[in-house]
Amino acid sequence: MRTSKNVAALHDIVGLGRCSLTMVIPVMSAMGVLTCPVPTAVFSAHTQYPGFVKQSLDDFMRDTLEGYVRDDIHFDAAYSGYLGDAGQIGIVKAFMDKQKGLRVVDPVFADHGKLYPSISMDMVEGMRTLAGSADIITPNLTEAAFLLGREPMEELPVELEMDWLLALSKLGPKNVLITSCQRTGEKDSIAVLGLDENGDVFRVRSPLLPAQFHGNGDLFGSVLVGGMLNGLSLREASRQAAGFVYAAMEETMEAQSPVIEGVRLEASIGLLVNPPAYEHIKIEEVKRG
Ligand code: PXL
Repeated sequence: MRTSKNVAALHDIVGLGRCSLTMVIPVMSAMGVLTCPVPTAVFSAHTQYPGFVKQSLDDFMRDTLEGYVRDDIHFDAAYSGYLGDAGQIGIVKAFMDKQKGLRVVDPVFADHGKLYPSISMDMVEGMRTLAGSADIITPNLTEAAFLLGREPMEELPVELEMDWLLALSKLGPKNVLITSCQRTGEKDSIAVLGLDENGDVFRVRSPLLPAQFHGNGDLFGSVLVGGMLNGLSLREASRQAAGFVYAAMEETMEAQSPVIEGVRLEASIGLLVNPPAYEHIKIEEVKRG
């Protein structure tokens, strides 16, 4: 008998604009991983489109996750992202606490210094609690600031890197990845800043591309989880994820696809089946000062 690794994906599903489950499901399939989608909310469009409509699926989520817990169903990974509202935190946490596989929480609620439309501070507080049930969290730099109750910044000064990683880890997760973390003074690159369970710090550095797309965090997280389920280390899975995001962004820019629609996953997905070397994406060890 042959089985696939599987992941419970607790994310929203969105009509217009590539993000969330529209990214997670195809990425996992291309990487040979089975997705069990647990939709947290449905949206007509992601929240940068004016006039989006949303419906949270609280009752469905609660019944689904409580059912999985009652039936003692376990996944190789449980991966949460955008939640419908802060009231869902408790039920996601209860589910995560019972899971025996890898638990990854992407605290999706903000970017570029601001909370996303339709997100309130209750969600930030809830995500702080949910981080306590995770093995890995993957905030972007703005989300990291909100989680820590600090001022959001466009770039992180090198002397604060360790402090932020350790403070985030104090919320509970042994592994922390701050995604799209630009270091002050480094104008031509962007990094994933990581703390691993041994307390070692690393950066996965990519050349900076002159564009930003919604849904990139979901893409990064999905490739990360898929890579880890395929046996890659945290560093190497982060590097593959950063390499894939870079390649998909580059292709989307070349195609002059509208930025609001997100990265053209469908044009680049083959790279997940046979990943290239991504030699321009470097892992750097950071000495603890
Ligand atoms: O990619 C994160 C995300 C997920 N879901 C919705 C969003 C966003 C980011 O804007 O609007 C509805």
